[in-house]
Amino acid sequence: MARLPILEYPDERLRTPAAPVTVFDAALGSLIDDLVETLHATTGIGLCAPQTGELRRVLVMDLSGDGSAPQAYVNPEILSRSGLAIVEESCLSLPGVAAKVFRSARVRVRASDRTGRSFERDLEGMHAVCLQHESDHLDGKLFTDRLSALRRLRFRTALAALERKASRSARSREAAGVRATPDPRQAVR
Ligand code: GNR
Ligand code: NI
Repeated sequence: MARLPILEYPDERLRTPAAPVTVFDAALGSLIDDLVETLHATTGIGLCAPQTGELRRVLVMDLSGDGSAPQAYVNPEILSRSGLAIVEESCLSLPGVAAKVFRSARVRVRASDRTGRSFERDLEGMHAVCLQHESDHLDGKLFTDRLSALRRLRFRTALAALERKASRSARSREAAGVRATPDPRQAVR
């Protein structure tokens, strides 16, 4: 088990659609365990593989509040949706930003578990909202993309601060002689 680093905006890997999982092996199981461990080390309720630089369609959620109910979804597909939920969202990859987002109140999702066994589940409330937030990540989308341009303006300062933070650390990596990150698509297996 290992705790993985969480990428922050504007890292390009957060904008890259993740590849479907085709091999259900021990490495996938380890990735799921690491995602759960990493999630439990935060205050978050969900986490997906691309947020840790693994561009694969894997997400985990735990809404128990005490770490007792982790769930994993591999290759999740939203089969149907209904209702409207407007909930304040935040994102581990966008520290300092929180906003209400329009989502579906209920979703039916099909996914595979870590062994490759397919299942379908009906989610509602925060489970439904979280699943939609994480599915967006798998497509390279962030919750700020779902705000109107006017409401996005409110976060300009926080986003600009994260952009400055990223270019500062890129410059110090360069000064230390570390090569720039390779093309993120090379990470897809
Ligand atoms: O911790 C998180 N809280 C949250 C709140 C409302 C809707 C979605 C979320 S997910 C987020 C963790 C995260 O960034 N997952 O990608
Ligand atoms: Ni997020």
